[in-house]
Amino acid sequence: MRIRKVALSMAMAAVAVAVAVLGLTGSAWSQVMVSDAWVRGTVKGQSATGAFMSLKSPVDVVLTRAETSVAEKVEIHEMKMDGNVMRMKAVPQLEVPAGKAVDLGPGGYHVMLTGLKKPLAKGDKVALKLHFEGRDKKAQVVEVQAEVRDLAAAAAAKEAKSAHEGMMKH
Ligand SMILES: [Cu+2]
Repeated sequence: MRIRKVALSMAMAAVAVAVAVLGLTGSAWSQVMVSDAWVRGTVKGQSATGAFMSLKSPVDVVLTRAETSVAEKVEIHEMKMDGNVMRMKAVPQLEVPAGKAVDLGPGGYHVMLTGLKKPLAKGDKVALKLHFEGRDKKAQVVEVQAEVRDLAAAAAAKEAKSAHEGMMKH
């Protein structure tokens, strides 16, 4: 009788472990991948800058907001040509469709950091907390350490991008 009871609880423990493993696999599966996160470096007196990265998710999610301790305000911005003028505006959220890489880069979407508390120098790390929400309304927070790159690097990337876009038109 006693042996049977032990065997039964062991079987139940095994089931519990299996469920836990499945649970872990489930969350790892729906995890948003954030790669190549970087922030444009600033000069003294500059109070705003942009954070850029590539987002990829196995399921449809939206980036709803971001947080960082280095800035007072963090917004999701979109940059668009308005006639001949490049303008940016805040958007309430950014869609990340399943399996599709969404790139935030100079000249496009970016995470805008305003009210910077100190200048950001090349090589510094900026911790960013990105809040995502799935179709099931399930929230997911991804923390990344974005590397600060200098202004010239950003300009070079932007030039390379517009040169590339110019080439695409032909
Ligand atoms: Cu902006």
